[in-house]
Amino acid sequence: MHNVQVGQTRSFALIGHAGDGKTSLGESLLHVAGATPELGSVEDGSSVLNSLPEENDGHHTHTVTSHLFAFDVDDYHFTLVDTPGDPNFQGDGEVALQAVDGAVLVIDAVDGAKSGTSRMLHMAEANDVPVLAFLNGFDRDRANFDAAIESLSYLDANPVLLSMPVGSEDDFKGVVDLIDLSWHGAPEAAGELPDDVSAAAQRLREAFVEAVAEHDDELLEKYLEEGELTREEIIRGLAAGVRRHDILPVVCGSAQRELGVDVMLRDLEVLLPSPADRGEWEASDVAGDAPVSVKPDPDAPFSAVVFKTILDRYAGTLSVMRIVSGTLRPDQTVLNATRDTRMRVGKLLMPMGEKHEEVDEAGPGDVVAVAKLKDAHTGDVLTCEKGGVHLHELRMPEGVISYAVAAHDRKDEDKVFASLAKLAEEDPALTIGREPTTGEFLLSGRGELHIRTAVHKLERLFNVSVDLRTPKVPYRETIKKPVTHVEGKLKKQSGGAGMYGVCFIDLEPLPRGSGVEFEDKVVGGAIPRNLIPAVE
Ligand SMILES: Nc1nc2c(ncn2[C@@H]2O[C@H](COP(=O)(O)OP(=O)(O)OP(=O)(O)O)[C@@H](O)[C@H]2O)c(=O)[nH]1
Ligand SMILES: [Mg+2]
Repeated sequence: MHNVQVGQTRSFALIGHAGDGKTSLGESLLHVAGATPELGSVEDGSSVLNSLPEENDGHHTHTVTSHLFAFDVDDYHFTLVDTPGDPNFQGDGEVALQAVDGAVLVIDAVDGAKSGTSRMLHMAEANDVPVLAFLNGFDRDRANFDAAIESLSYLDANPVLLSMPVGSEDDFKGVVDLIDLSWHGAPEAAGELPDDVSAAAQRLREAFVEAVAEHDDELLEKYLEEGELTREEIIRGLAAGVRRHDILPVVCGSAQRELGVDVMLRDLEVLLPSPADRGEWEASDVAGDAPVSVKPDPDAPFSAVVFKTILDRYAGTLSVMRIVSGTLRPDQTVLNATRDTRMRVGKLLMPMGEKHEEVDEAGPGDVVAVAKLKDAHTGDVLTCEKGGVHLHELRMPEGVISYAVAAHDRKDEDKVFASLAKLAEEDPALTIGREPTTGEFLLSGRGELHIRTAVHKLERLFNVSVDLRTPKVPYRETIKKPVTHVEGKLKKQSGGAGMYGVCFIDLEPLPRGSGVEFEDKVVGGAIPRNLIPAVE
């Protein structure tokens, strides 16, 4: 059913602090939507998202790269992108965040919002990606509703509660959805809900309807006159607030117990923008540099951004793209506007964790993977052969630490560097390059754990091992302030006519990193032309 209307297409990233339950919520959403037959767990290795050996070593579980899963539910087509929470691995999640239309900020209810929560919220806002929040783990020991809600007030957002948890820890029963005042939890608990729960839910509902009205003049007028808004008005006001980053809707629940997750799914449908709501993308025409806007219209010229590369054991290198405009079909030839090369697209694959499903077309907002797309790299922009557009390339993350790397066994040298180059192709925050001043090969990444995980992957995928060392620091000198009249002398008396010369140069520092500039201020041929290079 994937080829639904643009208005029913949703793509979103799961973001947040490390270990707060992003992958578990992803598994739970997939199961609740009927996309997986059983609830996957990050702990027993049954997760369809955390599928790499590096993500579960038997003691620790953590996501090390973004994982994608497309699914259909209630006439909507979704693409879910589960991103890593650990800053060591966030590189390709940061790139993915530039290619999706929304995000779910997952926050653990035990210790509330943390540094990673606000960092990822800001990153989403910087990419103009609308955000909904899921307050997760109400079934956990020490889950604390009031403290968790209090922690959200430090987020520099305007949190608005959309569901109310009932009970906590072992006694967590479910949530009351505040849009419809409906019960989402154990059916037997519904009948037992005490009156004060309904009264509390009513009060919270009034507070949130008021908050919605406050962000929209038209709705505020109606609310002040009639004291109530219709369901349709509430949703319209909320969605507009989310789109403008004025409101952060908060849904409560437990990913592990699958409570509150159906409310989250409904809110993804009604509150996140479709590609059409999100609006036009900036680009330039392929021929010149004239700015143009790209409409997310299936009949417009094709354009797409490549936001991920996967080394798939069976399919080879997969380029994952988000279609921005037009419709892509198998066997079409497209232009890589970044590299000015043409290439043929083979089959279109819809990513579903480690598996893929072949589809016959993909339109705006859809995410598809294409195998062996010659010369395509993460961040590149694609378009149709004729009359295409050049979208802005995606911003690539940069490494912050480097190690000198050498093949453990000298005879593996070629294989090591070819394999490292492949890994770097898949992971945009990993780079390998030679430092010309020291001659060392440097492997750069986001942190020590990032580099060590890459080395582990290298052994697993390519069966080669490397040694890591602290890189040599090239020693360089420079001048710190201007000096004038620095004297240089040339004396040459060995054989023939002797040479004798004196020259004076002035030196002044340039901005750091801008190299050396030589300016010839010799007047009247005081120094012969042919000697100037020697002076330099
Ligand atoms: N009790 C309980 N445990 C949960 C819940 N959600 C997640 N967990 C546990 O919390 C731990 C971390 O969950 P993950 O889903 O891997 O968290 P994550 O945010 O994806 O972690 P990173 O990808 O490493 O950032 C695991 O041990 C989960 O079983 C929940 O709702 N209830
Ligand atoms: Mg995870």
